[in-house]
Amino acid sequence: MTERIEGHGGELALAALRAYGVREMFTLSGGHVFPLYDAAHKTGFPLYDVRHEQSAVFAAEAVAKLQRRPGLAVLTAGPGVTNGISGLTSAYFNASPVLVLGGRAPQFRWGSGSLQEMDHLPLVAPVTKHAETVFSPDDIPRAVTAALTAALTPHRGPVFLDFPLEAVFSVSDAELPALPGIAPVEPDTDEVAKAAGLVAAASRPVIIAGSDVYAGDAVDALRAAAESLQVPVFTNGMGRGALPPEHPLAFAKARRVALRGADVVVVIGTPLDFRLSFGDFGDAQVVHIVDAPSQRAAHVQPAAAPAGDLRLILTALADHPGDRADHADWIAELRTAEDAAKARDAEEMAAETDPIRPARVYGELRKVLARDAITIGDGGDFVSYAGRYLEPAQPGTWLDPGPYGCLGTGMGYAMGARVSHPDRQICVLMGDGAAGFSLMDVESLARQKLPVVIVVGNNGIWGLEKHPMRAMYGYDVAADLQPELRYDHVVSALGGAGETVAKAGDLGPALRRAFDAGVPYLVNVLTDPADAYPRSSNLA
Ligand SMILES: Cc1ncc(C[n+]2csc(CCOP(=O)(O)OP(=O)(O)O)c2C)c(N)n1
Ligand SMILES: [Mg+2]
Repeated sequence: MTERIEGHGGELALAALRAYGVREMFTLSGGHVFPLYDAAHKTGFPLYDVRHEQSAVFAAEAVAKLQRRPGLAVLTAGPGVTNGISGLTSAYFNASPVLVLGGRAPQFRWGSGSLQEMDHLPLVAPVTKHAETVFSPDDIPRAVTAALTAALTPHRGPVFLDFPLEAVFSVSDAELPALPGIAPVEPDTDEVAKAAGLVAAASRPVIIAGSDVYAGDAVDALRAAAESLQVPVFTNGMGRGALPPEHPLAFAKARRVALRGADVVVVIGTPLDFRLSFGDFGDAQVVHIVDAPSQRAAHVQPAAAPAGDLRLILTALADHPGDRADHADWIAELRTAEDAAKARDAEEMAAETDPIRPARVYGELRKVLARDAITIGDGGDFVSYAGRYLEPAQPGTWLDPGPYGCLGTGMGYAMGARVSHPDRQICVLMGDGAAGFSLMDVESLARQKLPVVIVVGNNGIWGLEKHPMRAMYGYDVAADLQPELRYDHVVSALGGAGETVAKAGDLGPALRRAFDAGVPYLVNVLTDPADAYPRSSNLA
């Protein structure tokens, strides 16, 4: 059923956005997009504004990732859009359904040198699934609906529309298109059966499940498949927490042992990229399960690579009719390795060192975090430690920047998380270097009453770069920051509060104060600059 609506371009856009379940916009003011604000203001549509456009796009991405619905950022023409490009690119790498609406200089005098006149499309086209200029107001609802359909169709991703000034300011009437359903992509049943057969027959299979399992609402199907075939499960990205840590098939620490010993590695809903040694697992056969044929790796020849709706594929795996090899010894072997690693971690997380080492920060944090807390990583080594020591207990509670690895997501992701979950703990784990990209947006959080906790691992260096550079060259440049800087004072100045912690014993009370504060609160932990996260590849 279609409906006719009347209004200016902003109103027409908002009507289509609402119909698609968009519930708020993130923006930074610019005259080119005033009609979108007017439409929001007149209808009580929530609008959150920020101090740098990258935060608006990251906030929209956090909404998209956490809530599995479109996130919206509205950016003004020219520099507003260009400032949002790292956010768009991150969303592209993360398959996040983000819509960026851009203002655009007037079309009727295009080429005469209007303020902020530039054609955004060639810049955004490579990092979006769909990018289009909408020249006429009556075309806006169609364009918004088409863009959101593209964003939500697996393999998901960001989309971009811009509206020339006269298109968004003019009044028109237009048809609000009926919402197209997004049909699940049917996988090839032979390929699915082949994958199921390989896993069932394997002696030492391993599953690694990533973000698309959560995005595709396939968490229950993953669990059913793992239980039915008795396969140990590791996770990354938004897949973390898919199995609760206490589940007998949930593993995190024994990954190296698992991948060294596995005969079949099943990678689900995540690319075979640098995080997974580019899909090279020695002699093991690789099964790559992806949500769309475009996601099959070109650099690896998997033994099977079913592509399609992950829920359908994983349910088919769970229902595999054939025999299953017994994996009990393999699971027990991994459990022994996992338990040993956990015991080592527990010691590190309790260690009383001076200066504080990052492990202890996470040891204390684990005591105050609720099971449904949202934790956000933005930084180098400090965040690698977070990945190692924090164990998300539920899916959809851990936000990292993803394979694009862009620093600066912190305050934007925090805003999107707070808006998504007004009653949960939101905790950003931030390197002191990373803090520089977005800390000004504490002002936006404080002003708009969006409290979050920020824990800074303050080692006074760009640690993830300094240590590798020293290892490579014997010296380092451009890797130092001011030591012991009072990032907590920055947050206090911006309307929040905070404190600096130098002794391990003071961490717990400081964290409890932070979660009780009711305003953005930064715990500035002075950590050991000599501490380097052990990694095999040091380039980032
Ligand atoms: C936008 C951006 N610029 C630069 C980098 C390269 N980079 C990756 S980690 C890192 C160091 C981060 O330092 P900090 O946030 O202080 O964390 P630490 O490693 O010290 O714990 C840098 C500069 C990046 N990933 N993204
Ligand atoms: Mg640092």
